[in-house]
Amino acid sequence: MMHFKIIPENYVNKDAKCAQIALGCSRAAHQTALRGSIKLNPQIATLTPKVRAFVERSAALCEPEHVHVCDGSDAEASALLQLMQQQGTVKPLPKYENCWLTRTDPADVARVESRTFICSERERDVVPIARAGQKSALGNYITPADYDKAVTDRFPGCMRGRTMYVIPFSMGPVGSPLSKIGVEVTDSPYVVYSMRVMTRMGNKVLEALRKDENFVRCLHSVGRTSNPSTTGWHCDPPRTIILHRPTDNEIISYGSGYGGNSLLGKKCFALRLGSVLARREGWLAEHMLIVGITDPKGRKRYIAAAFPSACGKTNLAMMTPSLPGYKVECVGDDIAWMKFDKNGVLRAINPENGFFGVAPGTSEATNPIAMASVFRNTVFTNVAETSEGGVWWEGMGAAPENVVDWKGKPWNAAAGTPAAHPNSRFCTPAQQCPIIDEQWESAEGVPISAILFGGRRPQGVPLVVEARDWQHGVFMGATMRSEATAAAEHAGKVIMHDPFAMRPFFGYNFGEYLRHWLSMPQEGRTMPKIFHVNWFRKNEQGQFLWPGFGENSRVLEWVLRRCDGEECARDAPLGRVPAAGALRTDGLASLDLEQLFSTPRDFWMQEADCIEKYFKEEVGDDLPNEMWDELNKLRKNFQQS
Ligand code: GTP
Ligand code: SPV
Ligand code: MN
Repeated sequence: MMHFKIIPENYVNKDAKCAQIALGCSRAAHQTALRGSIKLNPQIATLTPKVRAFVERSAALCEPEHVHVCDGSDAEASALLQLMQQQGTVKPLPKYENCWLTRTDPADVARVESRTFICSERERDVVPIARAGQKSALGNYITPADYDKAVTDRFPGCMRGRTMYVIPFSMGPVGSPLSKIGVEVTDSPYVVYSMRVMTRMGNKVLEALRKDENFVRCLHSVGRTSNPSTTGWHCDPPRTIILHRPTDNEIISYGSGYGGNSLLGKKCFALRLGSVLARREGWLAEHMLIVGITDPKGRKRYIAAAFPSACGKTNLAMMTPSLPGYKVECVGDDIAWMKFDKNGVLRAINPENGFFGVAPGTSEATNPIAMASVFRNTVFTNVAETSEGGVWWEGMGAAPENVVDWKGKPWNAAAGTPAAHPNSRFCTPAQQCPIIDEQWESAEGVPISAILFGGRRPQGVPLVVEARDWQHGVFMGATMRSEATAAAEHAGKVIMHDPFAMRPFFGYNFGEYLRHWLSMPQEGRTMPKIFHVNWFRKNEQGQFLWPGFGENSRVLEWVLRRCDGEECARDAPLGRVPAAGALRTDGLASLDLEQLFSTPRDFWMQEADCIEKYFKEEVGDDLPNEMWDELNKLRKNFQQS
């Protein structure tokens, strides 16, 4: 394999001392001696002392052949693409402008939740007391000793013969008071290129670090594999591990090069560490899209919505409303950082700079805005390839002839295997979205009028319900459940608990997280209204009862009318639902509204039992009493209905 060198070779680090300092995380690694010298590019001298120390410690541990500090320039991006082509990691898609195809190792296709850990001195900092010493569905705890061991078992020498890239990045617009900075070191050019799309990265961040030295340390390696598969994709699936130490502002990831496992600004920083920072500093870091909606009277409101992975955030964030006169604009499609301002208004920023969106199901009919965004400057991963150098995936439209599947083999539709992996994705600059909101990079964030929770519920759960008050809304978030999707390693379509769509992303004890949410209403604050939605209810034949996508604007219209205080709701056992005729269904053929809104008592009594079991077994004494009060109310409402 060629080893294209992106950095000048004339810079040799002869500073023996730095080689003796190991990563802050691991005492044992202090013993790691540097074998040979590491070539550093001249930019290393311009790093602030803290960043430089982190880079040098990482290099001492991983022993790369070269170190390259990323400047974020176009020239650098081109060099990376050239290198990745030579290594066989990407190939051009000549049908489009600056688009690239990557095929991962078939064993490295999604987040690996079972190998994702949070470290703290006390287990209870991380998972609720009910699961002490056992496996928790609400996060995996790791002791400091095991954390150190996991690092020393994997990292020493793991970058030998490779380049270590240093990625200074900002989550949120550089300089915004709501933004935070990280530095990721990685041996994956694919990660560097993707981080350039997904975050603000390069010299401007190094500049910002000169004013404020604080940053989150992110160490990533795809691992030391002697035999990368024919795709040129390096990974080490049997030893993959994703570690977080919130008290130390540190993330360490080994063995996977894909998505949330390796783009450490996203789930690891913006949600797991972010949720810890948010609690400490009094704000919210959430798995939510942010969208602006302008009504026919020209009034614009923003809403945030938490749906689990692969449950419709990108689609709602880019929706083309079917209701005439409505306009939707996108602020973010995956993560929201929200804080009450001094006027008591909840304001949200999107800490990301791009979309890492699910490809399958994206089409002109379902998400024309995504289709208008992704065919320039995009890296597609694990989609199928057409003979004209384009891409294809299930749900895009009729399959062209001679499709090559995500594994690089001629696709045979009759064989029943998908052409694109169900978790195949596009990685696209947000700026390219034709409906990107003019406020999307606003430093103070956009004001949030409503928060939606939702999931894939084939049965029993109505299209939309409004919470009676904030506490009830927190209960709605806490009791969210959804069908498993391909975004992580879960098999089948089992209905899983996924509170706040954050189950895989909590950085601390879920009971404390609930307390934090419950503490939000305060003197002088205007609380957003909370709703629960379900676009995914099915009839007996297994067909969706609701058309979804652009038609979801009908639900948003009702939500906004409720935010205006309009009397268009009635009380129901689950909360407030649209009054008769209040949900606009004009122009929708054959809608079974009755089934769409029915809440069978048997179903809900079972659901209540299931929630009780979950609360007891997973949260126990850490559950705020308010949640038991709400569960009692739910049961009482159904007993009386
Ligand atoms: P992550 O990026 O994993 O967090 O996913 P996401 O929440 O952004 O989900 P996304 O919008 O990418 O949608 C995932 C899948 O759900 C796609 O295949 C969509 O086509 C499908 N989907 C989204 N919205 C709807 C809807 O309103 N109705 C139906 N039936 N499917 C939808
Ligand atoms: C999700 O799984 O919620 C995603 C994709 O947005 S990943 O970046 O892999 O986490
Ligand atoms: Mn997501």
